[in-house]
Amino acid sequence: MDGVQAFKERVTEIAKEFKKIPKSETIRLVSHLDCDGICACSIIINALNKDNRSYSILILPQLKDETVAKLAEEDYQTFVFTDLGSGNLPSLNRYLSNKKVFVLDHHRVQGLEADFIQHLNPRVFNLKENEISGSGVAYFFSKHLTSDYKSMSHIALIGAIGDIQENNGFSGLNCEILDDAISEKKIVVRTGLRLFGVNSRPIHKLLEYGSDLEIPGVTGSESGTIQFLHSIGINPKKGYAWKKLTDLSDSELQKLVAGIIMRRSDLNNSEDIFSNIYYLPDESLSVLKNAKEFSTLLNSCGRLDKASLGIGVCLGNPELKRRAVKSQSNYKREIVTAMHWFSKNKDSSDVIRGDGFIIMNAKYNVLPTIIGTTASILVKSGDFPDGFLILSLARNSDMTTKISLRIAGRTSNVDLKKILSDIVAISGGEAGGHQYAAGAVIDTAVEEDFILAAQNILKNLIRKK
Ligand SMILES: [Mn+2]
Repeated sequence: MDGVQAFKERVTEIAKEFKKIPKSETIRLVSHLDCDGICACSIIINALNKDNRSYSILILPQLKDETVAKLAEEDYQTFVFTDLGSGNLPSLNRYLSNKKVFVLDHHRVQGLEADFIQHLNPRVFNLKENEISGSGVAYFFSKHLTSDYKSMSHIALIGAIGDIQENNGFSGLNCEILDDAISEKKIVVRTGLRLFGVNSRPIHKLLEYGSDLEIPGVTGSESGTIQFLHSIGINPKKGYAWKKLTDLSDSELQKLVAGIIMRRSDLNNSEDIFSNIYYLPDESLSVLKNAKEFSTLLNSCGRLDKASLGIGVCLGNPELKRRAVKSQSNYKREIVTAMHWFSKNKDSSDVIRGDGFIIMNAKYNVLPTIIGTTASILVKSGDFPDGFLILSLARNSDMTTKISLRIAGRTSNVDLKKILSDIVAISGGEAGGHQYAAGAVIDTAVEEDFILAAQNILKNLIRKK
């Protein structure tokens, strides 16, 4: 039997177990804070609503042992974990063995499955990592609870997009969901420039913050963007207002495409500037008409600790949609604040400049949830040579400090996760991430030790090159 078939049979089995739960029971629904987790949770909520069940929701940035221990003390008999849980099988085994536990996840499986855990994870069936996300897993499960599951098909794909599973199209089980979304007219697929914020933002902002489409000298630089537009004969303004992509004439659009390709000519895949656009015809707010922007909005809801707003958006509540869009502008403002902090403090003692690297300690001046995004925008600004490293720190409110490490360009073969692991091995703390983007959390008390260790390790690293 192939993996897809085996996965689907497992879904049927688990749903059958779920249906045994009396409808009088309140279900504890625990999900992940990111876009995919918010979408997964919303899909289950829709299914539980239609199935006349009551539930109580908990959204978490990550599932820790202590949290599982606390959950065990709650009165709930049934727990449904979405987009998390597979990495916590040992603690689920330890604390929840007298409860009914459903895990609908796609993350790496750690520990052994146990009989009392209804575990659904595509990795168990050797499906590929980008074939289905947490919300896709929830979607397949929801099919068994309600006949109205297809009304959430676009949400399952927005979750997958949030987890970067869309790359010039979907694959595997995500394609099945896309077929549902297209036949339900929830999604229309078009082709367009690989830029995000296509519908809602002025062109110059689109290009400046277009982390999806790197344009040397333009990405991350407002003046660079305006100069670029003038140099290719496009006036970024229409009267007093800034032009949006939809304001451009066909010939201007051609100029823009040509100009972007020229600027990108030194990059690998320089002509890879088009991508699929997943258009959501039912949405009335422009930000929500594009699935990619929708997913960005959900991510920023999570990062601003407003996951419930995101859930409201997925479930189609017009008032919550309006509020979520407003809170996203707060998120953008936070990023702008962070960039301003950096340019104002470039020469202060909070920004240490080394040969080939910068260490910036924003302390409480930048939100810890956006310090990584800030570093990413900086390394893409074109102000730093390939291989340049930016290590950024910002404080959480619980006496810990969030750290992220980013690199300019992708030509160098350094492993950022390894570097951060080496540093926290000296200072204390925990590191994670991957080769090109890594993060860590340390106690704020050891910030100085961390920065000292980082300086030594980064210096040696640059010297070795
Ligand atoms: Mn996920």
